[in-house]
Amino acid sequence: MRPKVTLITGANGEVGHGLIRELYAMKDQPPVVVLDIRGLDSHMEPLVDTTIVGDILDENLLDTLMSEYEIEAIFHLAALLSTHSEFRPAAAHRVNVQGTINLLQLAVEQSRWRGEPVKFIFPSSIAVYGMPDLATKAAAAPLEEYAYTMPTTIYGCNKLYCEHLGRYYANHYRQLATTPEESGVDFRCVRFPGLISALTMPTGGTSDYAPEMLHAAAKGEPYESFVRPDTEIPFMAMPDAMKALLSLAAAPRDQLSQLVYNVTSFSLSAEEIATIVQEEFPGAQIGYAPTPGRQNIVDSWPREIDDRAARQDWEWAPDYDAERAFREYLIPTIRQHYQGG
Ligand code: AKB
Repeated sequence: MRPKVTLITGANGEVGHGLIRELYAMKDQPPVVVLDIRGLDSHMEPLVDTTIVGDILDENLLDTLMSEYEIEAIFHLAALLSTHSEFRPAAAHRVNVQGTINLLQLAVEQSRWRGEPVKFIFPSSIAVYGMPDLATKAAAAPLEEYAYTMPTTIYGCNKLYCEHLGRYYANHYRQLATTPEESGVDFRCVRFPGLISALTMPTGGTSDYAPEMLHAAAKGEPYESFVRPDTEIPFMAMPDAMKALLSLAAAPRDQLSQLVYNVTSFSLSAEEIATIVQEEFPGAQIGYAPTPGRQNIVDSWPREIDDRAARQDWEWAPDYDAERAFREYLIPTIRQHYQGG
């Protein structure tokens, strides 16, 4: 018999680490198998059952997973983030899109063998939005899921297309077959704002100025923001991101009226973040040296997003507003992390 497991791809990223810790702390969870091209940091190893070092583009590897495990749920986190993706658009497409198709196909096969749906939890991003100009961004009400979805980055295009792929696999897979069958993919997607973790630094994102500012101050290093002080987008502290992923995964399917849900916590400008950081780390040196390319990307992301659908369908509510996120989670945990107290 193949053991029943939960699979996490891209497990060595900051969302992966957070999710592994949460699943480890929960009771009665199936064993966790993680897959990451870089392996898993050694301090995380004791928290998972099996680590596979490998590429989601390696179909032989996915076939092996097929034969060795009965996968009940897939958290498909593997992706190249927005800044990295801009430098390598074709690679971004391969990893972010082909990688996702490979995993969706794995979910279809798994579901056939199991005779039950496979949950497919997919993090998307505010990068799917594309505000045409700053005046529109400033005037816009919090954006619902389907407004202004005209991304300007390859990463945003990839994420938006993968949301559609999820919808296709969930609702329209093989619609022309003589006897159409359901794919068995129970696709569920949260659109995240910029995430900030006290324990890990993101790599290759464009919302990274917020965590970079904070981590630099905690380390006593100067920081130059690559966006203007007035730049504003939505953010979320990592514990709430975990809460969103796990609550959506646990929600009864019949309560979900859509497949893609915005989730958000608070919106702050770079200057507001710098002010909080300087209050907590007096003497922190934070300057601004906006780089036009990355500035344009963040300017194309909305100031606020509307997460009413998630609140209504699966009772989503963040635990951390800006005040709590910084004063009760980020600052104390970061102090502990870098300064030991
Ligand atoms: C990035 O900056 O690429 C990510 C995101 C907003 O999805 N943090």
